[in-house]
Amino acid sequence: MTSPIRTERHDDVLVIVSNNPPVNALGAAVRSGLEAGIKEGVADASIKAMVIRCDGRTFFAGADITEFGKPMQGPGLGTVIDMIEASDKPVVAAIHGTALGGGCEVTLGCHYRVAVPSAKIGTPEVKLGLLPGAGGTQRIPRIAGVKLALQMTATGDPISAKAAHEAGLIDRIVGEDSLEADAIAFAREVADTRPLPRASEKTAAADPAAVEEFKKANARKFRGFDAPAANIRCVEASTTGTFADGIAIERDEFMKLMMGTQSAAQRYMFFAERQAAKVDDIPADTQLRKIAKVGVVGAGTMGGGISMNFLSAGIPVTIVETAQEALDRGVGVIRKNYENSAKKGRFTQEKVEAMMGILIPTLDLNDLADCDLIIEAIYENMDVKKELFGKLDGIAKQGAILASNTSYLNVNEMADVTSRPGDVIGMHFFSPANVMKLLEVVRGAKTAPDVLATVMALAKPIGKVAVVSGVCPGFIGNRMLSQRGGPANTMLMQGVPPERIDKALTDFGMPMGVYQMSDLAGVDIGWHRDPNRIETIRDALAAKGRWGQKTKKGWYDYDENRNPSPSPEVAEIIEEFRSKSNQARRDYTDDEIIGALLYPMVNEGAKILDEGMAQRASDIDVVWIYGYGWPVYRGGPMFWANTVGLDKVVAGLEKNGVPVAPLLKRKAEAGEKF
Ligand code: T1G
Repeated sequence: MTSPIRTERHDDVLVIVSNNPPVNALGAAVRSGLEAGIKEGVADASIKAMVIRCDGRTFFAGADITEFGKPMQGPGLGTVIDMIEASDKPVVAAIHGTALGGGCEVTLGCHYRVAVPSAKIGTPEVKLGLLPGAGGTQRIPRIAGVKLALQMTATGDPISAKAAHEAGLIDRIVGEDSLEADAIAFAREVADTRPLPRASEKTAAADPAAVEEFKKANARKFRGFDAPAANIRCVEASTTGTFADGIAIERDEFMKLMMGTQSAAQRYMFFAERQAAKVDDIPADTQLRKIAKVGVVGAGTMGGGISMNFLSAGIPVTIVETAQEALDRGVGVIRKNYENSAKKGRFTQEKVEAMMGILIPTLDLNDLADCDLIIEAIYENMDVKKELFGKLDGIAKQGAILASNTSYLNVNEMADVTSRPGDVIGMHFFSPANVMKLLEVVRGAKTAPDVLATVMALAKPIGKVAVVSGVCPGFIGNRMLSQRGGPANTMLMQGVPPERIDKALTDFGMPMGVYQMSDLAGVDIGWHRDPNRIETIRDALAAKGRWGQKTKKGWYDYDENRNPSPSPEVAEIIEEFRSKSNQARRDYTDDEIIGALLYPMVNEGAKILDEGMAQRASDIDVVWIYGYGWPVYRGGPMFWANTVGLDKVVAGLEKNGVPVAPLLKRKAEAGEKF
């Protein structure tokens, strides 16, 4: 097996090259090859300096995550990096693409770093529930200070070559198309410079104020996660002891995270997200349809948000409404959203104008005739949608994809009113559509393979994470979400206050609870609107105009800043229902509340799997992470159920009288996992 590492001599400079597609992950063979390359350069008297670079699209993008949890082969990355740094000849890192994680740490072990302008460097380990375990938490603060080290390691966001250069992490920005030549020239420039700059020999100044400010600024974002605090502890350790002391602390903190369930969950989700993009029964090389122009029918909240996804990706959108006033309002909201993003520095004003410039508003459906993909985001009513699909069938060009943004209606029925059911698909965006990353791609019974493959491939360029769903009410996410309502209401009737139910969920890590979510969406959504017909607690609230945040009162009372507080009126209404029912009071622990709410969702997930409505359990987890804010450190409902133990889930369901899905029962009895 040839090594992914080769060495090339350029007179007195030895270039060590990695060729390990797709991202030059630092697997065992790469680490061994690097070690051999450095030894060769050090031993050869005619070599005065060395360059490390990578073939393909990026410099090393980190340790090989697929090796985690398996016995380590070859030299440890830290050992290789220490060897690079100990070299008595200068070693220059030549960076392009994204030097991430262990890749960034390799550059820090080098004496110098050069990068092309488009390069990025970062330590995203925290997003895997880890920390830079090969010296990154000790070398970054010694080169660039505590503040930047905290930001890079604990948030995991990469920084540009320019920012890294300004911070001293990169010594020179070189030509975009002349990286190797410029790196060799740089290596010659520094070949005789002594002492060699070694990060481990520098000291990092303590900056307790920066640490406190950083912790405060990120408290909400880091809530529930173990890894950010571990990264902060390691960076702080870089300022209080020797390099060796810091490395020992880094190693200890790294191992604790690696052994924990949070990192297992976050590494699982890294691969689950990428797996979701693959459709098992469609060849990866399926010819895709070209999507150069998109049509959106409906300029409401969803239509506007959907349009923004394509405009931001530079894809022109023709947006259709039935009345000028609604069209103007919709276009105005799109512009306002972009202007707000520009104010936050996300877009330049030029970019805003460019995006608005490829938005074509119209009242005429016929203007969609040249669109390659048409997405309807109109009123959630089957008759209205079928009428529209009938019209689109007569307007759209041959080969155009016709998509519905429906959140639960039957896409097959829409397809069947057209002469081209193979071109019809569901694209269920989550509100706000320009923000939420999840896209449920609903595969109709007759959806053509290339149509599905085209829409799946479109997700990434428009910033979405796509998951394939079959046609069933609520598809994957909402179908599971609907299983929470019953148990929540039962607990209300057993005397558990709404705020207690919600707090159990937010303490679990969900962004909001059942009743907070109802207040946000609107208590009146789906209400029959007859104030005299009061059959449920919800009816009673709606009848009193308690419609949620929009009326400053719903399940909670809200102050002018929309901060919720428990409502005495709601407590009274619940007590009134309770006194009329024969429901006995029941005390619940937080764990029992969580089980009562989430086990039925897992149970529904098992049915979704069994019916083939989702390809994999991990797809279901991707839906919940990206569509509903499930805490990624718990991996998603199906991963979480595995950590709870499926036998415990079954027992909990049976205790609450919930019929157990056959697949869940089978797996629990067989001691298997999803
Ligand atoms: N290890 C193994 N496989 C990886 C990988 C990695 N580090 N990174 C990507 N892949 C696979 C990925 O699964 C996919 O496979 C293919 O490469 C293309 O990836 C000791 C402990 C680099 C920005 O966290 O962020 O270093 O689906 O689809 O959109 O301190 O990949 O084709 O079979 O994402 O162009 C730290 C993770 C590791 C970076 C490219 N590094 N990777 O994005 O392609 S821990 C990371 C990414 C570590 C040290 C610590 C992205 C990318 P397949 P892709 P992309």
